[in-house]
Amino acid sequence: MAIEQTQTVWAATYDLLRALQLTTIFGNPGSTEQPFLKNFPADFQYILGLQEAAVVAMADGFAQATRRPALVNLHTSAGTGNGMGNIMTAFLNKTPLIITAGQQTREMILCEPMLTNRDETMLPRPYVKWAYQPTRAQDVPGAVMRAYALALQPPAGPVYVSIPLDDWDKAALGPAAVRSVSTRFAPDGDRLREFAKRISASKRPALVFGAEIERSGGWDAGVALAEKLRAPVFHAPNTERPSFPEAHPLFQGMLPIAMGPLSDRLKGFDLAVVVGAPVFRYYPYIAGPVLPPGCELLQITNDPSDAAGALVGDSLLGDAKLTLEALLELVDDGSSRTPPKPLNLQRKQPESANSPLTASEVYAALSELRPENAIIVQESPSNMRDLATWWPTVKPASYYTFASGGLGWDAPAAVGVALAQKQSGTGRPVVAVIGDGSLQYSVQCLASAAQHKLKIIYIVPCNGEYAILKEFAVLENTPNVPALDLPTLDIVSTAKGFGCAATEARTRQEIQAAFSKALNADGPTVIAVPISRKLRPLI
Ligand SMILES: Cc1ncc(C[n+]2csc(CCOP(=O)(O)OP(=O)(O)O)c2C)c(N)n1
Ligand SMILES: [Mg+2]
Repeated sequence: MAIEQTQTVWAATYDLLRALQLTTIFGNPGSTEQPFLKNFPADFQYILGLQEAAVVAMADGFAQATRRPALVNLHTSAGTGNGMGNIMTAFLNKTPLIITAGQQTREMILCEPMLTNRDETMLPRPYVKWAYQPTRAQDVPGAVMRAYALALQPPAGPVYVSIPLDDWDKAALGPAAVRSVSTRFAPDGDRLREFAKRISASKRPALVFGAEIERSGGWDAGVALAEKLRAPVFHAPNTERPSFPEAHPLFQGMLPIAMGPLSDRLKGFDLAVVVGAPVFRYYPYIAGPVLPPGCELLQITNDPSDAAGALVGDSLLGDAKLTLEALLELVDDGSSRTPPKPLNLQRKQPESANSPLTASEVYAALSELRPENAIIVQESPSNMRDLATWWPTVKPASYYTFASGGLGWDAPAAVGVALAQKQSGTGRPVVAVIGDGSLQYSVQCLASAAQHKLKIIYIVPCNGEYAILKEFAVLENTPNVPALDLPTLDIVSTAKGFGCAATEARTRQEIQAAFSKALNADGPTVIAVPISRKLRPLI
């Protein structure tokens, strides 16, 4: 068949990407990628990031917001290295990213010319599900198909395919096989019934909801189960996606992020049912048992590694939505249980405003203008609790943050989330709340936001310091750590330099005026808000 014989690896791969609807490519080009990018097809869109950390996180945000895998193209070893922190984060976020990277020509790899990606499959490990360089040029499309299939299946995650630059013009074997794979699996029936029995028998169960619920589309099923059981619901510690409405009367806040306080918080419960989260994602070490005496634990997850890694309890493998829906049918009605007292959040403001404002005052001012359809992206370590107090998440797909704590993810992820809104025409604005320190790690994303005129409002609480690390220093008793102050940052100039509208806002009125203007702007705005430097306890 003449057509098949003359089709190149390049053409076969683009046809495959088209068939898989991977037509938005996030990247930063180099000479090892140009043979792939040449004659860039008109039905594809290339989203340029000026540094690969930004590229990877933009793709991650886009994949999460579209609930589809995303395609990334990195520049050989150096680009992979720059992207590595956010590849790690994508792995923990369980985001399906198909990462391709250029590689030197096969003709020369042996003598390691410039741009060689040495031990190319080792570099991204252990934070990819698969790393591969095809042994023959003809295997490139098949490797991309395999990468896609693996990235998508639970637990989803990034995969990495290194492609030598001379592969693209070689003759393909023919059109690539286009395959589909499943993205969820149902739990084992017997074990599910056993779990349902134990939940029904519990006098005082606590539900602990993690990001897999939101990702699986299980938000409503989670609410229905909690209401049927009349059980309090906690966010899993350090969860990256709220999976339960934070204004619901059964909502009890996020579990503490350290062992001792977490087990204290569960005192009095005889069963913790953790759905869609690790057991548990701690941050500082504060000694204590994993669970209080008398409390058992059940875990439901689609991730065998999280199931194996749980410190206590029994696990059931299954998709969060499918499992919650099945449990809803099987558990006994819990209307005899006493519902918990609703959270009593402190939403008081001082009689006269502080100067500079506290973060709490800033979020209070913003919340008055909160568009009902806004999406929050958050990387503001020392004041994220204030944000949650004033701007509770009440709907799915409305809040994103990272699962890793590796700074430099959220500012670019906001670009991907906003691009997804633009492509699908939702009109939803993205409000990215990013600390003045955090913004610096992949600040180049601001250029991508400006270039694509994305509806993002960056709120940058400026304390001129790494406040959370100062709070950590108190907790850990590590005085006199150097380098926790950031005295020279000029966020407004930085933002303008990348092409964004930018302004400083110091008072309630200035904040509200700037925010209103930004909501109506045709492109991103960065609002730098000086905030008080008063430290608070970390836990
Ligand atoms: C890539 C990376 N480098 C360093 C750190 C350590 N770190 C954790 S929080 C933090 C400070 C964040 O500062 P900022 O964004 O200004 O927030 P604030 O604590 O002031 O609210 C740092 C440096 C990290 N988490 N990730
Ligand atoms: Mg700061």
